[in-house]
Amino acid sequence: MKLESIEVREVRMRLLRPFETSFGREQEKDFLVVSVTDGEETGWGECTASIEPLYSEETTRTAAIVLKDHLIPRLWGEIREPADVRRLLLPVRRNPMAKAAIECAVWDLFAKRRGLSLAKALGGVRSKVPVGISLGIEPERDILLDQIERRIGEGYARIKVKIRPGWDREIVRAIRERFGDIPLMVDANSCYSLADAPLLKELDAFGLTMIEQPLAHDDIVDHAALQREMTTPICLDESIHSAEDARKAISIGACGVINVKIGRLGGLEESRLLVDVCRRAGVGVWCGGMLEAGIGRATNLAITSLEGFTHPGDTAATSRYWEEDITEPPVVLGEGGLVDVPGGPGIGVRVETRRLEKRTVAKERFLSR
Ligand code: OSB
Ligand code: MG
Repeated sequence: MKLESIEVREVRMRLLRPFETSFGREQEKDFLVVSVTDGEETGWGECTASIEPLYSEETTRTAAIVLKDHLIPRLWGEIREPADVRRLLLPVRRNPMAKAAIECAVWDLFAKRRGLSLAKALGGVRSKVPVGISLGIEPERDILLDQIERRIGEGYARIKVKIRPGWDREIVRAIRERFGDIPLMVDANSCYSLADAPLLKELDAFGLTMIEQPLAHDDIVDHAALQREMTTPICLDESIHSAEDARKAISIGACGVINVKIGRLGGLEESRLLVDVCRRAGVGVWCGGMLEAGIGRATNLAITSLEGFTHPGDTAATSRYWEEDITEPPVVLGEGGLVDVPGGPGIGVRVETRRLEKRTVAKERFLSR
């Protein structure tokens, strides 16, 4: 397969509710959508970089530059399979979200050309996957508790709440008091240090399924020290950028779980490799989210269909994020907190071009020479 043209567009959308984590508050989303064509079909990929470099160092603008100057020029030759894209982009250091956006687009195109769903093309085995919901920090405790009540009512398979100093132990205590034994986890997004170990150890009493990324975004050593002192499994998010990172973190006992974010890992191929590493080591795996629109969330559901996934993901229903998405049909939460993995060709959702155009603020097209 040879690519004929590649389009990179910047798309602006607004979340229904602001989402607050320990690193900031987000409601406006300004992100890249990459499409690739071989002249027959179009493949789509969504970039998970955001406006500000707060979750990781990438931004929508750095991703656009890296795609244009360094990634796209490497992809005009023959691509025999999507794994070639990972190999071709490997010499470019870091910039995983930029890489993932275009690699996912090639995977979608590849799957469509073969008449397979992306899930099947990746080797997925599940047609439905369990999902939970990630709830941000709220101005008041009761607002969060009401959110939890509403989301449990909707049927999510587990609740994840964001924590930060001052919004942690007492919040978890209040959730346990009001909702009892629900499947519950917390995500600190790197806001604590080993000096907070006594507080973090107090969380062990609440029976959380895991605590996500309590310590620094670039650390595994302190996480290993903390894990030795805590019974709650640590889940690494920010610290893991490759299957090799996962192997090293696991080898020093830094975590019991790792989440897959296709963007943070640089693509679907790297994500598959990481799932294999975790499965062999008996380490839990689930699919995280970056508040994606419909293209990114369809891709997340496809990877979640792999056998190695052990815990509910963060790919919540469309109605949790958007008034109107850029794809159809929406992700709908079904019985038992399960959602359908799209079964149609490729990502299995239709890109609504009129809606996409309406939200596109810039676009650039690149042609093979
Ligand atoms: O750490 O998992 C995270 C959103 C933006 C940045 C980081 C994270 C998140 C989420 C939201 O938790 C998950 C989702 O609903 O997409
Ligand atoms: Mg996280």
